[in-house]
Amino acid sequence: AGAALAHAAAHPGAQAFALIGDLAFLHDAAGLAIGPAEPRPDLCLVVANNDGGGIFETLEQAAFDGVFERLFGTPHGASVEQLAAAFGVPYTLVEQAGELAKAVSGTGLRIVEARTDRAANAALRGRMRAAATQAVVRAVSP
Ligand SMILES: Cc1ncc(C[n+]2csc(CCOP(=O)(O)OP(=O)(O)O)c2C)c(N)n1
Ligand SMILES: [Mg+2]
Repeated sequence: AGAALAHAAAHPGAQAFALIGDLAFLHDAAGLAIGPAEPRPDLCLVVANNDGGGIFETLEQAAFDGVFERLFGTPHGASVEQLAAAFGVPYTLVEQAGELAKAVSGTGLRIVEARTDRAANAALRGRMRAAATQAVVRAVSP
């Protein structure tokens, strides 16, 4: 929010967007409480909600199912929509990629949520890594 305010002060009329994970968003959710005398940022918060820490699915310990989920996955089940409502912030849920551009348009402080799946994302990353490795091997092998 501070960066968005500074950005707007330096570049009047410019827009600000932030892409943030659900855990990071929950950690700083109290930042949505803005006093009546305080400036409100013109900021669109896009929350990629995979109900926990997706980045940790790419680490070795992801192989330890039960303990991994408790210690690293840390699913919380919190509702981004209800948090937005609690702070009176406009909220949009994006269900198709094609809806994103319209959802992030507009002005003022607002929240756009996209729900994703940690396991599916880790599997996709794995397939992309394998494809990249194959391409490099093909390029360098005689
Ligand atoms: C200020 C700070 N605190 C803690 C961390 C450690 N950390 C790295 S990723 C992460 C959680 C990421 O989860 P989320 O925000 O849901 O994003 P995802 O990986 O699911 O996309 C944490 C706590 C950090 N990098 N920086
Ligand atoms: Mg997450």
